[in-house]
Amino acid sequence: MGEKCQWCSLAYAICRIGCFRCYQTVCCKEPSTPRPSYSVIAIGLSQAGKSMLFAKLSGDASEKLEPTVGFSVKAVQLPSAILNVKELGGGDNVRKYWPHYFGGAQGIVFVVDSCCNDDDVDLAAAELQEVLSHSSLESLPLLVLANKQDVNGARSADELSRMMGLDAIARKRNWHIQACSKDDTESAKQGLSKLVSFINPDTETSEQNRL
Ligand SMILES: Nc1nc2c(ncn2[C@@H]2O[C@H](COP(=O)(O)OP(=O)(O)O)[C@@H](O)[C@H]2O)c(=O)[nH]1
Ligand SMILES: [Mg+2]
Repeated sequence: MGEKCQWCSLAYAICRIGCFRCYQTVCCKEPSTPRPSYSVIAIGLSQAGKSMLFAKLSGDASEKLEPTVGFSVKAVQLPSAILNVKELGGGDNVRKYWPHYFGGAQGIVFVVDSCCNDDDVDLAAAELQEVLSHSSLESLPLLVLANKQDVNGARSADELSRMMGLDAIARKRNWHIQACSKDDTESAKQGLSKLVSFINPDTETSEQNRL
């Protein structure tokens, strides 16, 4: 009888330890280590969808969209980093001022409207080429977002890449093109995570595991 009781007590103790461990795992998670933050610029022709995309990515989707005057900064939370995205207005009269805002950038996001006309694709490619030749952006990694994929007839990322000649324009730097839309922010986040892995290669493995 005494031996039986001993076994009961042992089983009870094991149960209690198990329950305590579960409670610890579920309720008392270790505070997560702080994520590094990086600064990137987001550019592209006017109407490419930059403000909409970054408003959604940063959780400010309720914000009324106004044409971006000067620049606007949004924080985008990614699994292993926080991206401080400085969006620069893309109008014809303001693109010449872009270089004033390049300082401190660690990466470049270039947003393209995937369903604009061929002339605008050419113009976007020319602007991108010009930007990439700027000394303060030399060798910084590049993410091209092929936005507005929800629109009928939108070009695929591969097609845009070919049309813009990205292989040639972005040679000698890490780059990636990602299809996305305002309603497919997960894809945009995957692209941004790829950019983070270019900025800090140490995050590459963890980012890839999470995607
Ligand atoms: N269909 C569609 N429209 C979009 C998308 N992203 C933005 N827009 C629209 O495109 C227009 C320009 O967007 P905006 O974010 O202001 O472009 P920005 O000038 O690059 O900042 C607005 O009317 C948006 O509602 C998208 O992914 N799909
Ligand atoms: Mg804007």
